[in-house]
Amino acid sequence: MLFKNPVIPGYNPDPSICRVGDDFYLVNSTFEFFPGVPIYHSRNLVNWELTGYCLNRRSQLELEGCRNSGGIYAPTIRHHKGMFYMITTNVTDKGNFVVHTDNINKEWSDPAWIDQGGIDPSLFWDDDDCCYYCSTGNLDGVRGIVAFKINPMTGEILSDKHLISTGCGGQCAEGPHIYKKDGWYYLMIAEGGTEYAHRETIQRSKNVFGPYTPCPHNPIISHKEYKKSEIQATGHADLVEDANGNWWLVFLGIRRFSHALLHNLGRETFLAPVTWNEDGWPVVGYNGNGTIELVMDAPLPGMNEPETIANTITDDATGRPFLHADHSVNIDFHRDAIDKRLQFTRNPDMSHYIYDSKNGCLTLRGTDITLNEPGKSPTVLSFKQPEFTTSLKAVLKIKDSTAKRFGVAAYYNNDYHYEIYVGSDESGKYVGFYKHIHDMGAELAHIPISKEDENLNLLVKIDTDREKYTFSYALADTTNLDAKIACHEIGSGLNAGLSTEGTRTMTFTGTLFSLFAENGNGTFETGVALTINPDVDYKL
Ligand code: 6LW
Repeated sequence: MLFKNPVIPGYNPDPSICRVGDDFYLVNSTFEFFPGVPIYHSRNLVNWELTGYCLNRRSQLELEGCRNSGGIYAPTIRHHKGMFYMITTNVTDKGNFVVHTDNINKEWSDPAWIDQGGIDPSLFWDDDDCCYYCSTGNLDGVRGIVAFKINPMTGEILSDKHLISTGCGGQCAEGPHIYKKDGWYYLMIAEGGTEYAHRETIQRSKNVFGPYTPCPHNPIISHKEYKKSEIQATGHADLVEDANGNWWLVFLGIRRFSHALLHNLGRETFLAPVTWNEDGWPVVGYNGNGTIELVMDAPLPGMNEPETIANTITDDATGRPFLHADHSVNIDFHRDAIDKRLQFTRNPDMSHYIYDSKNGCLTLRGTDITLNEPGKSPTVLSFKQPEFTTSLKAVLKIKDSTAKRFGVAAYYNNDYHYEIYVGSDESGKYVGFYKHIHDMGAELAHIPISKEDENLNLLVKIDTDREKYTFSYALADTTNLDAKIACHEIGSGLNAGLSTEGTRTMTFTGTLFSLFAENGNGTFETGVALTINPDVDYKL
């Protein structure tokens, strides 16, 4: 069956996956955003649904003062004897911790903190039910992968610490996972750093604490030499076997929006089939050299699932069956609970978010914390931009708004954002457009709204492609997101201004679409609609 990568597009980095029966669960890192660690569910590895978060209470996730891309680094999700475990690192709090639940759709426990530094913790259960921890670490001055026995419920360390690997030649050995297959312990790690030198290697031993022997064809996945590919920086992977005995690799990658080494969608979750060769080593994909493609053909699981059948179409180019995934976003404020895809920046004050499903509107109570403010929690709700070529629509209620600014932003973090908004100053209300890049920010459009037009709503549109974000608006007496109303362009901003490579501090996130309010209240009507448009031609 054909499928298209990335399978979880947009800023969804550091994927980890486990399987329980025919159900797959996948988690990602979330850094300064709250709730933390999304749980995606699938039965075919291509259609993924966000079902909730592991960390949805402040007692689990303290992000006070968290720097951009601080907070929650790479997680691991595992299931053992009826219990789910998620282990990760809060670099802004006390480091590595593990939470557990016996029902993945209910609350998870409070953190059990682990007395081990480093990042990228993982858990492995041996055949005797002993649980082992591994992560990056520094033992006697040597950096590498540290492992020891652990009580996964309490975080108690139950053995000496062992330095089990310093990598297979690349710098920054990280993202470790241990697996057991055919009597071998396999240690899979990311090397080269999460940028363009990123790669995944694997080693094996007859003893969980090593010594480990590297795979002869390491790296098992790397686009370091595959310069012509849109996909780059592949690494930070996790392995899973499906119920049919086929193996799969999920891993992070980036998609360049042009020939330049720049990406604005963040590090995304990719999928590739894995086969084991006659020597017992994993081979990723079918290119024979550890590279993968945007469209792949593989024996996906769950072929008889209703969702698979409903989403299977015929690929025009090959006539072969193609498993389609819809990544459009339709947030409806009439639903009885706020859409799970909306995340806060750091810990929110929930009194600033008034959700009225009866009338289908969301009122944001802005404070003096603006989008430009570092390390704080502005009144903002964001969802991830999933593709390059999209169209977003939202409806803002001008009447009764008191905010100095409220509107919709293409938002990377407080240093990088473009926004269209209803502004209010001593001369009255107006439609504004503002861009902020590094330490430069300016309002580039200020279009007065007449007293009479204040009774209308502001329909805003953001159209994106591989080059820029184009902002437009219309004043209209409608709350209908699909209203066919001509909009006027008010400004645009380049993807390059919202790219990870361009941020002034090292960051690991991606561009979001954000509803915000500052210094007063602003109300959004109906919801937010994001459609995915056919991708513009892309020639390297
Ligand atoms: C992740 C680690 C990494 O925990 O970046 O560069 C961290 N490597 O594997 C954040 O994604």
